[in-house]
Amino acid sequence: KDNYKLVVVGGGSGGLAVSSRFARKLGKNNVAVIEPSEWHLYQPGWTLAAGGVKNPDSFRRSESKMISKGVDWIKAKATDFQPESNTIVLDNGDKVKYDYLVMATGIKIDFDGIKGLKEALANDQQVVSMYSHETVKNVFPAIQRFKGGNAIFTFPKVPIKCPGAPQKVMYLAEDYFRKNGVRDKATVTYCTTLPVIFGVKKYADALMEVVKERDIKLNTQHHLIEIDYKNKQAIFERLDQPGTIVKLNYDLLHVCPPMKPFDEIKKSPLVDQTGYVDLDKHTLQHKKYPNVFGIGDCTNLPTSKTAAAIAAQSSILAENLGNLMNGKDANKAKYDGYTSCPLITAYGRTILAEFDYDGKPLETFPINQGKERRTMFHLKSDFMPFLYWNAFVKGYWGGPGIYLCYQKLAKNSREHRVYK
Ligand code: FAD
Ligand code: UQ1
Repeated sequence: KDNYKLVVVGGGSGGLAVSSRFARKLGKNNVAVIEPSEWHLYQPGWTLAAGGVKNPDSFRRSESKMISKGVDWIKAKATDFQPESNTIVLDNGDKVKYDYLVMATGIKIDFDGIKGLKEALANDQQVVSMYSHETVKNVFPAIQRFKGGNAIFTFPKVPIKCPGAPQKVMYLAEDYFRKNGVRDKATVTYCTTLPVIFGVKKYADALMEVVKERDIKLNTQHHLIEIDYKNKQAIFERLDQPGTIVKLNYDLLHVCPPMKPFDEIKKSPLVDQTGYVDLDKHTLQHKKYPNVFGIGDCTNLPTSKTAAAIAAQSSILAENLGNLMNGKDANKAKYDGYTSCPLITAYGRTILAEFDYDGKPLETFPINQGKERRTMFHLKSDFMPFLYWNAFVKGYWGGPGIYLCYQKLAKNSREHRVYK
């Protein structure tokens, strides 16, 4: 079949949520997902795997089992986008045509983006990164082997997905050192390119308390540019002092690589000058091609790139694209930028950050989520994977807003519940 009512590019979090929803609306063989990978990865599980809380294999499932019945899986990579003629060219030379297109290709984790990173990951057991199914397995053993010295955790230049993740793995490691008698022999340092620990003040204030209490060193404006594993050195450029280089010796180095749009997407006519799919930030419709929408990490929506954001986007997108397919306006539902980041601060403790485009907290629960809580740790480690596999990928989870059927009511009610 070479023309589909709806083509979704990418079978990750966003692609599955959208294709499952529309398979229900449009029926069999009208929706196709283009996805080259054999595997679907539940990436929010990687922090738990890095901390030794869960087995990383439980976060990888066969893509063939994930794509909904009624959706055609086109197992190929989309290499060329021709939106003027509603055509996508695949890496096998085939062409696929669509009436409507949803872009959900995610963001590329760029292991080549830091000099010496790949060599260090391959040759030095003290350099680790949770950012792939293959490398996440090495993180917890390295934390267990660490017997003191400098443990360094890095955060690259933005944009990245889940901006809390690079510090969650640090807090778990620090807690592990504490519980296993090595903490007093260790210096734990967080090196971030940002001027602050987190972008939203309420949660940044809470995290600064954690950092102080746990004696973690915070190096802001530090940009990791090179790893010299033979001399066990991490080399940073100071973003606030151009030309200043800082060399830190490490005994454990956890690296969050930089991220960027995939080349095929970046060179397509669908993106803005930064290489991300160019959408109206409220309706999720493409700014130039009205039959194109986008969701998740591949888009230029100015909010934190998370699965939680995708859940909220998926219900907005389904309503607006559904209306467009029925000849109605595509601007009824409006996305407020809702995103969430469960900030694990220790084994059994989590701050649940939730906020909108303006960085204003939009909390779901009627308690102060800026406090470290055990309930929120279980929400992240047990409930979220369950929700993801059983509802999210099947297109039944539209974010916490759905419990209050009116978007407006939901917004007001959540605002009332924010404890400053
Ligand atoms: P992905 O899920 O990455 O999927 C993109 C898909 O597109 C891939 O399958 C890829 O193969 C495919 N693709 C790429 N290019 C092409 C092409 N040319 N043709 C066809 N297919 C293509 N989010 C939370 O909400 N809570 C958390 O606690 C959380 N923790 C995280 C921790 C870590 C360590 C990481 C890495 C992420 C975390 N996230 C979290 C973020 C969340 O995982 C992502 O935001 C989400 O998975 C993005 O979904 P997506 O569909 O945009 O992209
Ligand atoms: C969420 O919806 C989601 O996607 C399924 C996540 O990714 C795994 C999350 O981490 C969070 C926190 C949410 C938001 C859900 C609630 C109940 C606050």
